[in-house]
Amino acid sequence: MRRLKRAFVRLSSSGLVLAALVASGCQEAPSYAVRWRISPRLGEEQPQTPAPQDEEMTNPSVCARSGVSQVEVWVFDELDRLADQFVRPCFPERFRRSGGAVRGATLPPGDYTVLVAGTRANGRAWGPCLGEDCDGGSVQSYLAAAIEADQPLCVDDECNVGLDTCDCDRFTVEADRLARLPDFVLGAPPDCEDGIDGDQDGLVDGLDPGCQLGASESTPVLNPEIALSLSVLSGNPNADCKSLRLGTLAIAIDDEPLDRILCNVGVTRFSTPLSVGEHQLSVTGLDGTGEEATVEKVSDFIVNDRGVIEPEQLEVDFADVDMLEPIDALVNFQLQLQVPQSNDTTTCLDERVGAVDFRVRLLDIGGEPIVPAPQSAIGRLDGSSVSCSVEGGLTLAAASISTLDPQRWGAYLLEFEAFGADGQLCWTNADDPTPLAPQETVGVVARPVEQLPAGCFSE
Ligand SMILES: [Ca+2]
Ligand SMILES: [Ca+2]
Repeated sequence: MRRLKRAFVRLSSSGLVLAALVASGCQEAPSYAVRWRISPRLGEEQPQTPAPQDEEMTNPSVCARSGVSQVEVWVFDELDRLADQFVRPCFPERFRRSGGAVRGATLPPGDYTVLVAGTRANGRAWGPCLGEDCDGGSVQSYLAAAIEADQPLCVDDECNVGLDTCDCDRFTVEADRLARLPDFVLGAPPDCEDGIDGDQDGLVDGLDPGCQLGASESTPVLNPEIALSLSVLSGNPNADCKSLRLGTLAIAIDDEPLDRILCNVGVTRFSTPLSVGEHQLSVTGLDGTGEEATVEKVSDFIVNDRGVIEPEQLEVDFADVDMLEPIDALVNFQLQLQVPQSNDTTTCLDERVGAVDFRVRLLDIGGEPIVPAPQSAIGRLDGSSVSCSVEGGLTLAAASISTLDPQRWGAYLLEFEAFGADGQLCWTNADDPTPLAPQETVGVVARPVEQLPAGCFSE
């Protein structure tokens, strides 16, 4: 804060010096003369040969078309003290004459830096927010901030003070000589802040959807369909939003929130107005009370000029590590045997089933056994031998078998095998163990082995 004050004092006290100089120097020849022009806006299609009034700005229409109303000239000496300053209309009458220039004050010999900056009619310049002021401060406020930060004001003949419509140069004053400086070229103000209906659709700047959704009034705005492909627990086919206790999804595009949508595994489609170009979708899972339950997942995409998004589907997965709270839930499953030569399933209670020895083993996502294996209603899930009927009247054919204690998810796979009386393998899913899901009872189906041994199954 002290530095800021000092910078203003420096600006204002040198302003006093300036007044003295101008008063005593009115008889003397001016030390320098400047002329400026407004450059065409970047990225716009330009005619091959610019009109003569654009080339050298000999006509006020250039100012009217660009939205620049006034131009301020600021001159600093080698110690960044203000040496001269004045404001002119964007198009001074002298500019009608080719090469005509605006003259500055008489300055003591030495080296100087001159900045030329365009402003709106109200004196506000174009540039990034200054602190909390985002309406464009005065040129002086940008200069004071740069001086406060000890920034050089002009680097490689480019303004280094944050102003958009600005050009600068260094020059040397010699006694009794007029330095006619090379023309200054001011970049056109941003087209969404120039007060002009650039694409002539009747909507100016922030009222134009091109500015609301893109970077320019002329940005095409389309209504693309977005296909969000949601999966959970690293694409676990047996898990859904309920498994993670997710009710809805908070959706935003480029940080602008859209309506919430129901959380459903699979593809959800919705449309929203978007500009052609790059965007980012962000998705956060919410629990039943609307509280955030997951981290935010993001997916980049492009809207092409046909209004189609690329990639075609935006894939989002909520894995266990994306949950704000770890998932602790019982492991639930139902054990089934696929009937040979059929798509039907049955259970160990079926009289046709000759298998007598059943083994159930809980694995991690890499297929390694969980150690120690959790205890369940049918015994430890460690692959030890179990018969169809278990003590206490329980059977392996129960509609839902669960662990006795909640487990921390991750991902769990269940391996289920059935052996005949002679120890021969009859049914197995060991080559593709079934992924389980929290809050779900997942059917785990063991398939008959090829060339089913006699005794496994009798019609
Ligand atoms: Ca505009
Ligand atoms: Ca417009």
